[in-house]
Amino acid sequence: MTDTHTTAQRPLTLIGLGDMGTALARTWLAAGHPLTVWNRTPAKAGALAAEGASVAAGPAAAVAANTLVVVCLLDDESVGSALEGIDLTGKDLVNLTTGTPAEARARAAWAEDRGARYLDGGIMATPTMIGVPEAGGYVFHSGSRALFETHRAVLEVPAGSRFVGEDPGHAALHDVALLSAMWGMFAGISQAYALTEGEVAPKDLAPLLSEWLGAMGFFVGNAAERLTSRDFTSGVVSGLAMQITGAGTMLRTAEEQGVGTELIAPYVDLLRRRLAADPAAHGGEDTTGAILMLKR
Ligand code: FVH
Repeated sequence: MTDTHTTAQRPLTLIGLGDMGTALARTWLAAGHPLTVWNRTPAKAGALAAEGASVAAGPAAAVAANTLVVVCLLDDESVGSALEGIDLTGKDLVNLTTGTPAEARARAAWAEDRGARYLDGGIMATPTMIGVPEAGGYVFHSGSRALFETHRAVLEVPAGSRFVGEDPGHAALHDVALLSAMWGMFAGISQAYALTEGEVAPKDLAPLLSEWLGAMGFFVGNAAERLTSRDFTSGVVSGLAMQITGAGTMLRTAEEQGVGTELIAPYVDLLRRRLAADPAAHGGEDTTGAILMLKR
């Protein structure tokens, strides 16, 4: 059968109508894509049906409805459970569920064994950023570049995309790397608010924190250069020996303020281990060298 749809009208199926799936669905419907949806809890499809989505009776019917099948479920286990025993022959499966790189690679092999082509995705956006280009959200994709290009226009309706290679695990790797940095930042911000709670109004600390975190953003590019060159000492003005003394002050201040140190102590411990491994060699380094201590 000839596909008479233009790119703007290409039909697709979406499995999973949680907060993220629902946000994705609304953008495809608004852009005029015929959309078939399925969700384990049927009630979540009600509003979308009123907006024009076709609601499939089950996951097999949802998969059968279209060649392009997008999945956005809680975790990799729920993907396996929702698609268990379903014929994927000839389907293009795009999995936007957050998972580990190994889970993505295994899911790609699993899909290919069942006759599907597979693309993995990692969403770098909250549901409120979906369909709002100026919010800056995007989706990492990895797997077959040809498959990505085939569906790129449809996949970019909810948010921009960044293709990060043919290894299906690399979208997840990039996703989790960025999320890990975000969690570290959240931990630091939590510590700052805990230290100052009751003495400095949060609204007064907030602009100072934002400004300081922005200024420290230089570390991202600086660390990349040092990791590449393996030069951890040239031009260092905040050496590890000095930093560790400063870290002691940070920990003592937490004690004085009656605040736990569990969020920051592990990082201080990592820096101390780097210094202890060879004080003469590492005392003048910046903190980048400690990244090597994390590798198992
Ligand atoms: N929400 C966010 O801020 C983040 C932003 C970045 C990307 N994540 C990832 O997106 C995936 C989906 O997240 P979500 O926000 O839609 O999550 P929920 O609202 O909790 O919805 C979960 C959906 O998964 C369905 N589900 C769970 N287990 C099963 C299962 N065993 N079989 C079939 N479906 C299952 C659940 O169904 P129901 O509870 O409504 O019946 C929802 O549709 C996720 O990977 C995030 O990490 C979101």
